[in-house]
Amino acid sequence: MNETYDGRTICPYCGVGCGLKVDTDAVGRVARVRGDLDHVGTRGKLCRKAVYLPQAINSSSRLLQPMVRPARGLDLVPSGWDDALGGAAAQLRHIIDRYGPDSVGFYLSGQLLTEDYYVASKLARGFLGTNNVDSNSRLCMSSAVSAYTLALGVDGPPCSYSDFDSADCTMFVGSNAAECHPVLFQRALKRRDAAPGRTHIIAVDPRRTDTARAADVHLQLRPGTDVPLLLGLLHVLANEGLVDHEFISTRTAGWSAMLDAIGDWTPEHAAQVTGVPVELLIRAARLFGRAAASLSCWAMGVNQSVAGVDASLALINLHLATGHIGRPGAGPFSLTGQPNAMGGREVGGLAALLPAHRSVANPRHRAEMASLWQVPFERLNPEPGLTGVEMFQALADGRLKAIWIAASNPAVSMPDLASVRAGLRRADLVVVQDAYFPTETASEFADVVLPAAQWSERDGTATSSERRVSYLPAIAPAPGDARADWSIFAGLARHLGYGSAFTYTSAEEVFNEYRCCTRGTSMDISGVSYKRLQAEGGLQWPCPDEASAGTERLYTTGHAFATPDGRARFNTPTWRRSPEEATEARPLQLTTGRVRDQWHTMTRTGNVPQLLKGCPAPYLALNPSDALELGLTDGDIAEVVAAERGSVLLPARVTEDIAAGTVFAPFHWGALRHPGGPVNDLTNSAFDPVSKQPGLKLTAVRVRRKLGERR
Ligand SMILES: Nc1nc2c(c(=O)[nH]1)N[C@H]1C(S)=C(S)[C@@H](COP(=O)(O)OP(=O)(O)OC[C@H]3O[C@@H](n4cnc5c(=O)[nH]c(N)nc54)[C@H](O)[C@@H]3O)O[C@H]1N2
Ligand SMILES: Nc1nc2c(c(=O)[nH]1)N[C@H]1C(S)=C(S)[C@@H](COP(=O)(O)OP(=O)(O)OC[C@H]3O[C@@H](n4cnc5c(=O)[nH]c(N)nc54)[C@H](O)[C@@H]3O)O[C@H]1N2
Ligand code: SF4
Ligand SMILES: [Mo]
Repeated sequence: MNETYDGRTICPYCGVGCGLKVDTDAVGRVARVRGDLDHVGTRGKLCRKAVYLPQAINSSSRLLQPMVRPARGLDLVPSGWDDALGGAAAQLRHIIDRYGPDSVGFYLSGQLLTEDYYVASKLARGFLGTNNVDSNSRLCMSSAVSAYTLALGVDGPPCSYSDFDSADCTMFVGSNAAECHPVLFQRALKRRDAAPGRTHIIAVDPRRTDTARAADVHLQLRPGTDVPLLLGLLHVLANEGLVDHEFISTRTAGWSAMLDAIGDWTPEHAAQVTGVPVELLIRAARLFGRAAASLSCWAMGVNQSVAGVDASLALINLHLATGHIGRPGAGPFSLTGQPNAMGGREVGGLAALLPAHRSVANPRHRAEMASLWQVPFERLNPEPGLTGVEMFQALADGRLKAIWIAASNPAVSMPDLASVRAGLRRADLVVVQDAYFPTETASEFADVVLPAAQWSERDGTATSSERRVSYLPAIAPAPGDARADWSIFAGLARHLGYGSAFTYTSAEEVFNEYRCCTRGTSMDISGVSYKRLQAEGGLQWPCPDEASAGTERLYTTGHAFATPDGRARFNTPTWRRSPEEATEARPLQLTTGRVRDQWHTMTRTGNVPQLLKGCPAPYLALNPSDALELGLTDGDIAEVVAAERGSVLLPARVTEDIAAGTVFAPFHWGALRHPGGPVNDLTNSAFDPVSKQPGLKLTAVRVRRKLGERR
C-alpha cells in the first residue's frame, strides 16, 4: 500500500487505458471506481467494466496461496512459496539439462505489466538461453506489429486519442469499438455528432454491431474479405484522383507496383468478392478520400486472419496514398486490446523480439542486450522462439516439455482447444501464475499454481494504444500470499541460481533497468521515471530525456519514417483465401468475438452479477433465413460442428444483424461456465505466415438443431 497515493490509476481492462480514481474502504480494499477527470488521455470517461472492478477484484474466487499437484490425476494441494517455486525451478532445471533450453517456454500476456514482462524475458532469453517467450498478444495484434514494421519501418501506432477530436472521417475496420473500446468510440461519436453531414463514421464488419449501427456507412463484408475490400477502396481513390501525389512522391516508395496490383480490383470486382454493394464501397472511398483528415481504427476482424498482415498493410496503404498520416485527425490506428499489449511488444514479449523493438535475429541488437544484461553474447539465441500457437503444438508433439503460463487462460482462449488440451496433458511441467481459481487451465492441467497479486495490489507501468506509458500504483493489500508477477519471476531466477542478476526489491528498480535498454531507440523512454509519471500522469513515447514532454504524433512533416531511406513502403497485399471457406459439408462461416460487459475468459467479469445481466449465456447468432432452413427458432439449442475438431452446443439467437451464410458466437464462456463447450473447440489454428496470428475470425461449420433441447 502506498501512503502518498492520491487515488489515481489506469483501468486494467482494455488498451484504451482510461484514467481512474479509486476509493478504498476501511480495511483498505478497493471500494469504488470513478473516471479521473484530470487524466490527459481520457478525461474522466470510463465504461461499465471499470465501474464494477471492486466486485471483480474482491471476488471470493481469488487464488490465495500456491498449490502443487502431487501427481497427475490428483487434486492440487496448498503449498508454501519456497516449495512450490523451488520445486518448479528444480523441474525446469532438470528438463533444460536433459533436453536443452528450447524445451521450455513462457506464455505471457498483455495483462502483465511491463516490469513483469521484462524480468521474464531477461530470465528466459538472457539466462536460460531460449527465445520461447511469447504471449496472448500473438492472438491479438501481432499482425498489426508486422504491418507497421513493414510499412513504416518500426512497430508503433503513430496516432493519439486527440485525433478522434479532429478526424473528419473515422473508419472502424474489424473493430466493434462501441463494445470493445467504448470510451474511444464515444469520442468518435461526439466529433461526428458535432458536425453531422460534414464528418462521418464508416464501419467494416460482417455483423451490424453497435458500432455499425451508429456509423454513416456500414460495409457488411463477408468474413475474411478485408484485403479485396481495401484494395477496392484504393482502386476508387486512385481512379478518382483522391490520392496525394506530392506525399506519395516525397515520403513513400513502391507506389507504381501498388498501382499495378490494384488494377484488377475494380469496385465491381471487390463488391462481388466481398458481398458489399458497389455504391456503398464507392461512397466509403469518397468519404475517406475527400475528408480533410481520415483516421482508421482496426482491431481483431482484421488481425485475426490468415491474411491479417496483408489486410493491415492494405489499410495502411490507404493512408500512405492519401497522405492521411502524421497530421491531427489522420492515421492508421491499431487499437490494442489488452491494457499492456503495447508494453509487451515494446519490452520484447513476442518470440522474435528483444527489448525496445530489437530483433533476436540482429547481431548488433543481441550484442547490445548481452552487454546490458552482462551475459556472454553467445547466450542470446539468434533463432526466433516458438509463437503462442506453435508452443501448444510443440507440447502436443513432444518438442516442448515445459510451459510457464502467466496471466492467460489458454484452455479457453486458444484456437483448436482439443489439441491445446492434448499438449497440456503431454507436458512434463505446466506452471500457471494467475489471480483467480479455478480457471480452465489451472484446475485441470497445472502441476504448480502460483497466486498473483493483480491490478490495485502491486505497482508498475503499462502502455496504452496511443503509446502512453502510465504508472499504476499499489492501492490495496494483496490477498493471501499473492505476489507481483515480476517478483515471482525474480524468485524463479534466484531458485535457478541467477540471483545476482535479479536482485530487484521494487518494480521501480526493474523499470529503471529496462528504460536504459530503450536509450537511442525508436521508443526511447529514458526521460520517463516513476516520479514523473506520478507527478505528470502518462507520457507518450518517444520521451528521450527529462525535458521531453513526450510525443503526441509520429511521422509529422519533417520527421522521416523509420526505414533506411526515411520513406514509408507500399507493400502489395496478396489475398489468400482461408482454408476455412464454406463447403457443402460445412456451409456456414462462424466468426467469433466479444460482448460489451464480459472480459475474455470471464475470470473477473464473470463474478459480477450486474455484468452478466445483459448477456448471461453464450449464443449463436444467425440470420432468419439460415434459421428457417435449419428449423431453429430463438432459444433452440444449436449444435455447431467444425470438421473433426469438435462440436459445441449454443442457444440460437435469430437476428437480421448478421448476413445469411455467416454465424457469430462470443468466445468468453469456457468449460467451467458453459457445459455446451467452449467456442474455441471449433476454431482452427491456421495462422498468417508472417505474423503467425491465428485466424480466429473464420471457421467453416455445420449447424443443426439439437432436438428436444431449449435453453
Ligand atoms: N467488452 C470487451 N472489450 C474488450 C475485450 C473484451 O474481452 N470485452 N477485449 C479486449 C481485447 S484483448 C481486444 S483484442 C479487443 C478486441 O476488439 P474488437 O476487435 O473490436 O472485438 P471483436 O469482437 O473480437 O471483433 C471485432 C469485430 O470483428 C468482426 N469481424 C469478424 N470477422 C471479420 C472480418 O473478416 N472482417 C472484418 N472487417 N471484421 C470481422 C466481428 O463481427 C466483430 O464485431 O477488445 C478489447 N476490449
Ligand atoms: N475465438 C476467439 N478466441 C480468442 C479471441 C477471439 O476474438 N475469438 N481473441 C483472442 C485475444 S485478442 C486475446 S487477447 C485472448 C485473451 O485470452 P486470455 O489471455 O486467455 O484471457 P483472460 O481471460 O484475460 O486471461 C487472463 C488471465 O490472467 C488472470 N489475471 C488477471 N490479472 C492478473 C495478474 O495481474 N497477474 C496474473 N498472473 N494473472 C492475472 C485472469 O484471472 C485470467 O485467468 O483471447 C484470444 N482468443
Ligand atoms: S474503455 Fe477500456 S480502459 Fe476505459 S474503462 Fe472501459 S475497459 Fe477500461
Ligand atoms: Mo486481445
